[in-house]
Amino acid sequence: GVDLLTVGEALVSLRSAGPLTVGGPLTPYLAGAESNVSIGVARLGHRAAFAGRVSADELGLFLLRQLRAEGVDVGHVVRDPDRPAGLMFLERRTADLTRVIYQRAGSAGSALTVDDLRPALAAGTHVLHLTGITPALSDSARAATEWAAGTAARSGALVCLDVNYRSRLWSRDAARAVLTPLAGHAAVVVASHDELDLLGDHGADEPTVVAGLLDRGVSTVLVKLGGDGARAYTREGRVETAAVPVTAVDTVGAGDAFTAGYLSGHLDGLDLAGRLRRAVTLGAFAVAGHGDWEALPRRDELALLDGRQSG
Ligand code: KDG
Repeated sequence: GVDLLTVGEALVSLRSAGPLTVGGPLTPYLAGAESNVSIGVARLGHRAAFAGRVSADELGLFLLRQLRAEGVDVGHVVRDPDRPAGLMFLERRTADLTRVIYQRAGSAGSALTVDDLRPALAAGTHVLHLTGITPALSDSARAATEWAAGTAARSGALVCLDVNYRSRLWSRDAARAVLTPLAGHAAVVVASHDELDLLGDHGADEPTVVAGLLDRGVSTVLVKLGGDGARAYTREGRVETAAVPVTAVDTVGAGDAFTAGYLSGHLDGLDLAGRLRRAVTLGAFAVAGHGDWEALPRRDELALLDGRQSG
């Protein structure tokens, strides 16, 4: 078994240095919220695995090579000879504005099925990480996500659902109809403030959504506030953490880093304040460097930012 298993679509992200309409070089990178989390956790020395489907061509090999190079176990990834890699064009429109174009409909990753995930779940994991992206990709990927959540929860794993609402994949109403029941299988739910009402009634406020999740058996609800830090709710009450102050150069991947830090803290047996502290520390590394995951720390680098105080 592993410490953390994550399931989803790894993408080839083609990054531009400027506006896409004028062309220029595009550079391929590994992207995907779930693979970002697996790398964040692996860099801190935990055993992390990624499961999903990739294309059987060079682009799929590129994704696997990047994950392996980061120490992520890809032994249960399925290679699909019939479908292409999912692509994401990440356009740097201005210094602080990026935009995304997806070409992932019909991709290998979106064809994920329950059967694809059986071996990875059977091998066992302490933590299962899922996002609200995977169930938006196809009916079979939604079924696979729901199956994985239920199976892992029954086997005693800690299930973490990180909402990651993507408006280019589905409407808020469609997302709410799937994510609200899915969250009931999770022990840890992570959302940004503006994603909370996808986990309860339309328009519900933060206290109402949180109370509903805790009533349904979720033990920890994490609300990400970007540069303002984060709040955690449990049945014992609420804990808040400030962000670690850094100069932000690229916010893509910060939420994934936050989740990786939190789950690493869980694996290390830290208390809630310590888990939150590691979460905001990894978020700070992500925003202070370029790329989705490239700037994430090894364990011996955590202390570089850990002592910083805000304010
Ligand atoms: O989470 C940061 C990006 O890697 C992520 O947005 C890409 O998984 C991705 C998606 O589906 O948008």
